[in-house]
Amino acid sequence: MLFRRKEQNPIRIADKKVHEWKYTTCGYCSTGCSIEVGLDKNGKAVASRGNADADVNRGKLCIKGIFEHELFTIAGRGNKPLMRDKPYEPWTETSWDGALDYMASEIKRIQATYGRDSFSIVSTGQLLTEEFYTLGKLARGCIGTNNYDGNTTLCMASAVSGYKRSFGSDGPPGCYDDFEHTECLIAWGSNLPEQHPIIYWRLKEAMEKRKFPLIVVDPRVTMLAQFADIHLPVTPGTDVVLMNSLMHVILAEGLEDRAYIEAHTNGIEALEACVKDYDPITASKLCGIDEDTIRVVARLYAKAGAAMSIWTMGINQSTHGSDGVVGINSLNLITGNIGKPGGTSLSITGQCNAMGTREWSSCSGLPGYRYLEKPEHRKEIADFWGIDESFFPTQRGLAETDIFPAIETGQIKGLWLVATNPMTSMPNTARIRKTLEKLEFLVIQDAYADVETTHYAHMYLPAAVWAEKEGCFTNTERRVNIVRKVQEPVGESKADFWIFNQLAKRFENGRKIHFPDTVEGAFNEMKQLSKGNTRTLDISGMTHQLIEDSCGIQWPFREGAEAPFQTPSGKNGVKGSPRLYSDGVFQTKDGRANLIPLPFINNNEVPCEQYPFWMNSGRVVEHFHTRTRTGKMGNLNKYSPTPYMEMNPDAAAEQGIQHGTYVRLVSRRGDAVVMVQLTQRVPRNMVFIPFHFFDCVNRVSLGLLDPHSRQPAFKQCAIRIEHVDQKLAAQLNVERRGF
Ligand SMILES: Nc1nc2c(c(=O)[nH]1)N[C@H]1C(S)=C(S)[C@@H](COP(=O)(O)OP(=O)(O)OC[C@H]3O[C@@H](n4cnc5c(=O)[nH]c(N)nc54)[C@H](O)[C@@H]3O)O[C@H]1N2
Ligand SMILES: Nc1nc2c(c(=O)[nH]1)N[C@H]1C(S)=C(S)[C@@H](COP(=O)(O)OP(=O)(O)OC[C@H]3O[C@@H](n4cnc5c(=O)[nH]c(N)nc54)[C@H](O)[C@@H]3O)O[C@H]1N2
Ligand code: SF4
Ligand SMILES: [Mo]
Repeated sequence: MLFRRKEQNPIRIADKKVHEWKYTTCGYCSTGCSIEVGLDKNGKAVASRGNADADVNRGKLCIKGIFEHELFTIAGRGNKPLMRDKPYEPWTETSWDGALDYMASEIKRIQATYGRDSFSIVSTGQLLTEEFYTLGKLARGCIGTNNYDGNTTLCMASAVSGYKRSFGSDGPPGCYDDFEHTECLIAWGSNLPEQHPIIYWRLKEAMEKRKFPLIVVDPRVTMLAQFADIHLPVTPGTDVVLMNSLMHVILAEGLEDRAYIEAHTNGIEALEACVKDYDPITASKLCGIDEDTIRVVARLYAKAGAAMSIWTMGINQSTHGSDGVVGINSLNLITGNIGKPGGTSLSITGQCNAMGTREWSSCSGLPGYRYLEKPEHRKEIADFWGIDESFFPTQRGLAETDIFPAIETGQIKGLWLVATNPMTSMPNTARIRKTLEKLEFLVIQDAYADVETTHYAHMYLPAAVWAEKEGCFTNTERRVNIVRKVQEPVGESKADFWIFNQLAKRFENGRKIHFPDTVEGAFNEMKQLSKGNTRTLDISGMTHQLIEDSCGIQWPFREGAEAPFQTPSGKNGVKGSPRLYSDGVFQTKDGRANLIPLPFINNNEVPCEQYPFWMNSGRVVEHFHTRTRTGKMGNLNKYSPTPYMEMNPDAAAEQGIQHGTYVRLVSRRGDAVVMVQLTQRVPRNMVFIPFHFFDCVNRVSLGLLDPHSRQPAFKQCAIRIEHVDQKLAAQLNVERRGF
């Protein structure tokens, strides 16, 4: 007989007294979930819920999205602009006019004394697209420094570089709907369940409807690896060897798509010659995956009707990051898996608007994927903005990871950081600290005044955050969605858009160039610049209202395009373009994609007798980056309030290390104290550390740079582990936790 409990209490969710729900888009990761923020009668944000109309998340949110309404009022928000003569001295509050006047005069003084490029700007992947476009106008068109970049160099630079090398342009060709059609999926260095929980949910739904093989390449047994059919625990930094070997098997066994290769690619001979050297026996010695498994995976992938690859930081953050992306693209090209449902090469983007900055910020070029190196692009933008084209440099300046060394050597004297916190997020932070101390003028523009990097600043500008302002984000699948303002900025903080506009007025070209007062005005300029038959990045058919009604539109969506549909709740929306390159025509001179040989040289710092462990780093689901937000929200921080590392129990037993105790990590750069969590997720010779904590993993990391993308190899370096005094370590931990 079935036993039933009679008096089971239903789960009760506290009534938050929501008076009105407002549409917006999540500001953490690039999944791009549509959120509704609940406001009470006084207009206070009291709840968040997923929007059921949105194709991306279909009513779901992850743990960060669910508590996102709390971030407006958490500790540490900036209130007034602050100034001081020297770092470490007490701050003086000032007016916006006073701060911006002084900032403009310092920029001009530094540029007049040391040259235009001696003032540098590093931004982010977390502003609104219209803000990025405006910052680009200010940096390229008014201030005129070529040393202007973003934290996306730490994040997506390798994907951008790899897409450009293979396809002639940036822009992920696939979409989440590809999960519904694929017959085989490889995930390279991507921990979807923790880092992109809603994309993971879409993948899981697709697999529940129709089973297909899931192959995970990751040196750790991540949650995704636990769910995989095949887990390939690759030797850190050697994915390119594995890719070469998969292509070796495919070409040697005649499993390639010859017709596609002949019709749509260049370079097959050189690729074939290169991968000849990577037979599975040779490759297995380098990449740590046995020869039979390499053959099995190669056959599964090539024989599938449609096969796709996704990847994230396990590929991008490597000295072979750009090559890894090219290798994935080549694997897909030779099997005819680009631009077709379920057949694609889809980078999983990091920050909420890392795509928007790539498209419109002018960091690595000019707006709308234009290049500084192309005279016709320089002319087009100079004419549109109404300035002399000779004002633009003729090639891209330094990337973020080259800007810091240029400060160290005295070429750069002033720095403006917008929404990034390098004292926690850059490799080898001891060096970053010394570097920041050399600056004559450092401005931090951040929503929170307590970010670690402000210790070294001369000026702090309080920015409005997320849904205190309005504008667009583009997500991983090229979907432009809209952040609607749900409440006023706290204190005297101002939208980044407003700050850029006001600063522009203080420069000569800022009076020549039109800076629209509204974000919609900026969006209209971007629309005009995106028009053109051959442009993939075309948003000319979009409006802010249409974007909201559709819960996001995927570019290209051209003026006059029609793809009407009804959302589940009956709104009239439009659908953009789910895929790129479906016609097999690429953004190269002759329209063919490039197959590029990737000979492998191992230049990583590898474990040795003195430093016997690999140090791997990444993320956990409850925290976002440097914890300026999630570290202060009780419902998130309670899950991991302490800097910790995953360590294999056998390795710990050998070293006499207990679960839950503190240890000291030592590398050739520095040291850090963390708490030990014993787990079989990591192999015996590796530790994994979430990078979210200040004064932790990046005191130790090396961050060798990828030659193409300049992205640091955060995931590979060598360390040793030492015992520490437990009481002292606990004390240090309490102090370090700060918030
Ligand atoms: N909760 C949460 N979500 C986030 C973020 C966050 O901070 N918190 N940040 C967002 C951002 S900006 C980004 S960039 C993404 C990052 O998203 P992911 O890249 O998925 O996250 P990571 O944990 O950095 O790294 C992923 C995996 O790479 C593996 N890896 C390490 N070395 C190698 C290697 O040599 N080869 C391979 N194949 N794999 C390797 C690691 O073991 C790790 O499991 O997450 C986004 N989403
Ligand atoms: N060891 C190791 N290091 C890593 C990584 C790793 O895997 N391992 N991952 C790297 C990657 S992929 C990334 S993306 C970087 C991230 O590194 P950071 O960019 O330094 O990280 P965040 O904490 O996201 O910094 C964003 C800042 O912007 C502020 N902010 C948020 N919204 C706004 C806004 O609207 N306006 C303004 N003005 N400010 C705002 C936040 O408060 C925060 O201080 O870290 C990198 N560092
Ligand atoms: S999956 Fe990403 S976009 Fe969606 S709610 Fe979570 S953090 Fe936000
Ligand atoms: Mo990132």
